[in-house]
Amino acid sequence: MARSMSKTELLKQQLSQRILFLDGAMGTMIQSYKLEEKDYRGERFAQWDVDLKGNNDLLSLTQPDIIKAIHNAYFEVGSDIVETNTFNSTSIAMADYRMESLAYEINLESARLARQAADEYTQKTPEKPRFVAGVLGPTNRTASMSPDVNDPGFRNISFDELVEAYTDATRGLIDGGADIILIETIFDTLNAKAAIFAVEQYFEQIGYKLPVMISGTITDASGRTLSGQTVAAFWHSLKHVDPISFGFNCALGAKELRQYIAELSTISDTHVSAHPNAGLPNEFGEYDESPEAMAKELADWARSGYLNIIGGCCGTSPAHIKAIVEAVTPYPPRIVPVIEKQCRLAGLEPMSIGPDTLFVNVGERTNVTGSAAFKRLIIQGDFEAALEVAKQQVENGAQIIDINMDEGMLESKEAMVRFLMLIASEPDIAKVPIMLDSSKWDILEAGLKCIQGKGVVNSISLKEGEEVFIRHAKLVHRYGAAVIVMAFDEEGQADTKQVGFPPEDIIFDPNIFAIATGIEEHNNYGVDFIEATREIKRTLPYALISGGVSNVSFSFRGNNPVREAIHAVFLYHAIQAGMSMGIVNAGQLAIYADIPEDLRDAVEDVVLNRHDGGTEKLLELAEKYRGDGSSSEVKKEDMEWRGWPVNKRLEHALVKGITDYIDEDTEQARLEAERPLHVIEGALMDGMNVVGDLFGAGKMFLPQVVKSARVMKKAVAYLMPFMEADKAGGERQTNGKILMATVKGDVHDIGKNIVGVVLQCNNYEVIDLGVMVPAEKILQTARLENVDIIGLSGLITPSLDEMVHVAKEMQRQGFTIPLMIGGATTSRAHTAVKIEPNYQGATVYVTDASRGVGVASNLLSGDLKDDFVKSVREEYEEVRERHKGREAKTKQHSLEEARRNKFNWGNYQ
Ligand code: B12
Repeated sequence: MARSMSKTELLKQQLSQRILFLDGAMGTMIQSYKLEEKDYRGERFAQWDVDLKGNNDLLSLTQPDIIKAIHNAYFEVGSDIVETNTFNSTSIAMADYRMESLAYEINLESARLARQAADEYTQKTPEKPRFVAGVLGPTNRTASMSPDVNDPGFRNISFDELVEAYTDATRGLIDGGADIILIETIFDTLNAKAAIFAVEQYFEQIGYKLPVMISGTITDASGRTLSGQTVAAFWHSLKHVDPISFGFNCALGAKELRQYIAELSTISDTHVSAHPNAGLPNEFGEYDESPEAMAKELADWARSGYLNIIGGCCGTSPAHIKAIVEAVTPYPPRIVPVIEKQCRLAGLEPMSIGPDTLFVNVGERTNVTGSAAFKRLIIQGDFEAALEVAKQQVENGAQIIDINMDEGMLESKEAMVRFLMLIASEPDIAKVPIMLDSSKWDILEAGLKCIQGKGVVNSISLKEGEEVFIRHAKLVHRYGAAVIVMAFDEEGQADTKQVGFPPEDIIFDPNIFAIATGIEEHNNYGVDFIEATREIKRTLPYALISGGVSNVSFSFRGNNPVREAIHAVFLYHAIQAGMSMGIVNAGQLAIYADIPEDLRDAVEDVVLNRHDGGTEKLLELAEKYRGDGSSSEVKKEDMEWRGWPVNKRLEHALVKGITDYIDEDTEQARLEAERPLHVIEGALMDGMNVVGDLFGAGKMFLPQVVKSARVMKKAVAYLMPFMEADKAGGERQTNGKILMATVKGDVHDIGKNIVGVVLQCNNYEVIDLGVMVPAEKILQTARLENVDIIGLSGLITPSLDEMVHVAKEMQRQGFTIPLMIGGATTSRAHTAVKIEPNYQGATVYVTDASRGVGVASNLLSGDLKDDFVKSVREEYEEVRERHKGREAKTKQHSLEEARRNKFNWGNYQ
């Protein structure tokens, strides 16, 4: 134990001082020995009944001198860490050679060889200690993807089989003397989760831990792993192992990999590692990148502050590592940033819930206990239609989907597993995190073995006692999920700490019970939840609060308008008290501000238990709103808005998500406006701003905003032909080529699309790259298409940083073309202070689509450009000066300064 602890400390100490070097490729080096079948077999396997040529890991047994010589060659040129020759040494991958039973031995001997080499070199140069990373490869099977195109629910490997194989391999690596466990070339995150599970379980068994390195593979230009995750989703899904480093290797050459390492270096709070290939394989499967070219590229990463550990994968030789060591050594290691604690979940895409996140909707329709229709589909075995329910929920704005199969008539565990396997093959569903919902632990655990992302377990509780609770909590963490804790008490909280569960991954459910049931004791249940929420938020700042919202209105079953009103009012108050997420029917939420006043008042009385007669009053009023809300009186009230002025009607349609009259109202607005674009930038934008304000205030929810967006898009589509007809002059020649994109991480495209149309109407050629576009794709296309201007759109706060990143990349890659910045969260101040200083080309903030044309024409005009750019630069310089002045005025004292200036009470008379 003492040995491994001190080695770990030594590794950490080295990492704090410098960038460490991994080795290069093992396979490429083995190839250079041109070994034949008999060499692979050696004496021991001379009679083996399958071909063994190509089983490189076996060489640790049959040609140990060669493997050790390769390790030596890498240590000789400066590697600090070498990887064991065990990429395929699991019983699963070894099955190809019928050598399953040799997996432990190969791991053991491979680790011993690397250990010997490392110890010899450490002895030679004790000031440069050498380490052995025991490699766990990905295996040749995938736990979250089907190998059979006709059956997406099929798998040829299970989580448990992977855990067994990885445990065996880990045991061999540790017995052989590995200092680190390196889980690498991960293309299916679920396989890696199984490896992590095995490793952690084994650590617990032996009573000590080794540091764990994690390294994934981005397989193509989509920027995702083979199993479909983005960089951030991949990080969220595996960070629970608390790795010593996290990074990427293989697949793409260094140039292509750069952007992903750059991203990782900003989002991960551990060391970043990379071991890219020496370029991409050519048509003969060889790697062409020279040591000098690769070293130059990687030195640039180090200069940019991305790296803590660097090495090479396929195609890299000792010559490459030598060049890399020389080029990178002068640079300091990346400083590991402090990242804000937030519940960070993932499906194929990341999802974080922090203090500024608006209410998170968890879709409840895929729950057999809550939806009769879904239950019917599952009982009938119609999984295809059941998947459609999940898909619709996500389309309607569910940000997480709750899946529950607890039903007496079902084989619930099998149904859960099958449904999850099928979801894994549907990117439109799998993009969001999954909430596994069951009252039975075995169903929850079966579910945890199927999801590659970071999901939520709903729920665990103390009902079976403390010991079971602690065991379940530990397992949830080991499987890499967040957890909902039900009906906790103070002891329960203490236990969760004892388990080492990150506080931000704990979601409390203080239980939402039905109100207005006629039983007096139930009257305060709404208030109880709200107060409990407030108290939890006050005492446990990182914890989140969730609840099943439809329970609260249970006594009004059959009266949807009243139920929806109760949900909206309840949520409005609970969210203010700190409720972070809730299980809701994403397609069916009322808008608080929109509930008829008499109903809202009556509901508020009941939810907040404001007086004794509340339930009776609401029951009386409920009759008026009974059924689907279509009683004649209500209808009349509903239609009243049709008599309002057109701008108000458009606003109402946007807020309520009504498309029925949008064409006729847009037409009327168009006739009243001077130009069609004015309708967009007038009434429609005003309406969208109302939507945005209600959304921001917790009075509207994402599913409703999705509907608003549809209405807006319909209105814009209606205006499109009129805008085209409104084209400037008859001039046909293009005024220039403009690339438009909503930046990475951001899905808002309505504004960007409008700008695109308006520019096209003014004879600009527009290349629209869509939404969530990574910087690299924007710049590659800009270069390829030789565009004249790049236009970036962004509406959420993280987009502001992404725009800064694009500007920096434009500068680094030598661009000089103008950059236009737009979208609701962007501003002149941000552009001037944060974006422009990073790019020497013209950088201009544009408030709206119509101004976009003027700016573009100035930027591309031979006569006007210089003056225009000069005046923008001067203006931004002024903005920066003013900003500096403001900052200086509001600058806070540091703790040190404050302590120095403290009031001396001793002199106080
Ligand atoms: C509609 C909408 C959505 C729709 C988007 C549908 C779609 N296909 O675009 C949906 C429901 C999907 C959505 C999702 C989310 N949204 Co939203 N959304 C809005 C809303 C209500 C309206 C946006 C809009 O379309 N406005 C109308 C268009 C025409 O305006 P515009 O984009 O600003 O464009 C004009 C100009 O800015 C300019 N322009 C725009 N781009 C460019 C580019 C160039 C080069 C130029 C020259 C000009 C230019 O020209 C346009 C026309 O004049 C805003 C509120 C608001 N007031 O903006 C919130 C808002 C932007 N969303 C918000 C949030 C938080 C989210 C979510 C994170 C919610 C969540 N919890 O999941 C997600 C984002 C997910 C993601 N990763 O991006 C917040 C952002 C807060 C912040 N600072 O981060 C806002 C402000 C709401 C709020 N009050 O909190 N949203």
